[in-house]
Amino acid sequence: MGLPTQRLANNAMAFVLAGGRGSRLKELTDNRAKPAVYFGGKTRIIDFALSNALNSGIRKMAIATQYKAHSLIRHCQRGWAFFRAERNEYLDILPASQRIDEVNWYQGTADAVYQNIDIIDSYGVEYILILAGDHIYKMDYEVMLRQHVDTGADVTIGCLTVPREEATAFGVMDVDENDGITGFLEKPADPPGTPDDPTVALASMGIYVFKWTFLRERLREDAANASSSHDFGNDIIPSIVKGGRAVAHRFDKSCVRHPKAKTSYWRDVGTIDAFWKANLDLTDFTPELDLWDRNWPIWTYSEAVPPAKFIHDEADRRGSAISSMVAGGCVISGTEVRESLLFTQVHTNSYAMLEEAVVLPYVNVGRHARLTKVVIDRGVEIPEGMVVGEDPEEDAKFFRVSEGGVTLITAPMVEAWNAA
Ligand code: ADQ
Ligand code: ADP
Repeated sequence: MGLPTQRLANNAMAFVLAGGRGSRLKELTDNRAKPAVYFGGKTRIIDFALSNALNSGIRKMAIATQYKAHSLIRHCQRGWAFFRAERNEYLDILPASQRIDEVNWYQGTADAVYQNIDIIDSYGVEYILILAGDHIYKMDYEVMLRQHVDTGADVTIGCLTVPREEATAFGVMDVDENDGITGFLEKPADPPGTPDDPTVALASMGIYVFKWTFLRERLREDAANASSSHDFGNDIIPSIVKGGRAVAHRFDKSCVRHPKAKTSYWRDVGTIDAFWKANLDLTDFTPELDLWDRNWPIWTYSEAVPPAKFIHDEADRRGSAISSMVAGGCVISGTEVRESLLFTQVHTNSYAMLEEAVVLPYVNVGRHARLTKVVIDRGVEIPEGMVVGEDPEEDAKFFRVSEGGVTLITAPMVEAWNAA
């Protein structure tokens, strides 16, 4: 009998790329990077990648930040500061060198790793897992690390199937019968379908496993190449697919799902519509994303707040929330809340009505306000009597109405509404 197999996660680090703006989220990312955007009632988007790493047994992590990193850094310092060097655990936040010129920060995702080679060396791990910090999913990275070691690949790429017409936003690959990658196109205009189903394409999740010494060599070569954009999807991955051995790791095999769930859950909540929908999906009778799973908790910074409170107001109007999720610290006073998701410390007042609303922390909803199909940014004061979601033309004068008819409300927009 051999020795019990050691978890590869003990010998791996997670490098989380969290520098992107996520411009399709419009004003939601005016002051914060996409990974710092709130999701799910009390967590932020980056908590999913970090929790996956933690739950997979990884205890060395680095987070590369760039665009508007203040609230992201503050969140990670508050919520993820429990790693202890004396237990050989590390979590480093790596802002791009603080230069004024935005284009000369981390030049691309590969450059963000290259510029931190010394820090990664100091962790003394054999494997590195590169993660995007801006997706919502639950995945056991140990399974992917194990596949990487078993196949002896140069790089293992996390992938999932997506409808062919959506694949233009992804790196798309061709694979042989053993999931060896034979072709890779970054964001192709006309993505190739898979051999067994031409309506879907095999898309890269932007998640990669490498042996660290191998990646370090590739990064040094790439840094010396003046014609490179220093990006994983554009430069590093295509060159390995051409001259080395790249293998696809099927997300379906290692996603963490509810025993009753039929499909795997992965979302890029990159647009207002997708963000609104994925948040409200959590209020479904049986949501596809199970946040209640105690075996795969999503860790976060959590404020010390009292439980949510629902009160009858003095006119005996009931404060109620039906088919909704309401975070701690909320006070629902004489307001009817339906099919909505309320984050920490949202206060609502008498005669108000919220329906299909995603309300970020510290929002106050004034009396008689009626808000339908909205996303309300953190800290917004909704004035008394404001009505949104009943007349799209009127809404579009002050707020951002998405293609799907969701209205985004931010503080400057309310200021303009008040002034009119
Ligand atoms: P994109 O979706 O274009 O493609 P990209 O903009 O490279 O992703 O961002 C990937 C991650 O890196 C994000 O988490 C982002 O926040 C971060 N990031 C971006 N620029 C950064 C920088 N300069 N410094 C630090 N972090 C940065 C990639 C792959 C595709 C794949 C998709 C999956 O290139 O092949 O299909 O991800 O979403
Ligand atoms: P983000 O909106 O990304 O979380 P910050 O964490 O920087 O950005 O906070 C945004 C705003 O919320 C800031 O103006 C901050 O002052 C305010 N804020 C933070 N904590 C509280 C709190 N406990 N009560 C009220 N407002 C708060």
